[in-house]
Amino acid sequence: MAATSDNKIILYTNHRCPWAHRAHIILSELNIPFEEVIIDLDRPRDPWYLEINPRGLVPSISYNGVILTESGIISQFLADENPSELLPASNAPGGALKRAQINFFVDTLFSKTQGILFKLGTVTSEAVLEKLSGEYVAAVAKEVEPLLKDAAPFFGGSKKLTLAEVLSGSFLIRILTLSSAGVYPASIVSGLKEKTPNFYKWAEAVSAHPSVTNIFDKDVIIEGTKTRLQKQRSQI
Ligand SMILES: N[C@@H](CCC(=O)N[C@@H](CS)C(=O)NCC(=O)O)C(=O)O
Repeated sequence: MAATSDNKIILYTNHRCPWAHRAHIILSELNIPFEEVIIDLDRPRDPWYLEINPRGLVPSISYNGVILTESGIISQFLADENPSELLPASNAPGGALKRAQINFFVDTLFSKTQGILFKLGTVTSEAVLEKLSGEYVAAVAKEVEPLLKDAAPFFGGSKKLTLAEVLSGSFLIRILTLSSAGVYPASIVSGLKEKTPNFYKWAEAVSAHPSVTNIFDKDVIIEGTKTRLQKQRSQI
């Protein structure tokens, strides 16, 4: 079913959150109107929000009054509910295979590479930061680079974003921005450029896409990440 204004969507979000950013990317890409409610993550969640999402996390959506949580599930649901080039239906010719390939790609990106970056807040020594940077680039080279051989510019040769980019774009734009700004080791971006040309080209194309840049405030993300890393590191 195409998106119609009959479906009432409320997105509970915070623009600093990469998981919530996924929901913004897919809503923008599908051109679906929605109401936005910003959740302040700097203070405890209000009881009304805990009734919506007992985990207290963003994003959540209300879809005609039904609540869905977890960014991956929300994105998959919106893609299934609104057939588009983002994701073929499983019963379309080649659809099940393409869905499996996208699933494998996203699973690989998050299970084999992204966790290394989450460790950046747990170390202070320059040498260990450089080691993590090297580990990250090596993991991208081994696990992800081969899966992007035919990206043109998006996953599987697609000219438009796919669900693979919806689920990874908010993280890619942060990696490139934060590494270029020196908040993450600068060797991440130089290493990716040198050792993973398919990934780098793809990540640049995704990070420049209007559905991805839409709510991304570079200065806020740089300052917010600096503060978060300092706080995490002060607790070591
Ligand atoms: N697995 C969740 C992760 C969402 C998440 O961690 N959101 C963070 C903000 S980036 C949050 O709401 N944190 C609130 C808190 O921990 O108090 C998803 O994919 O939706």
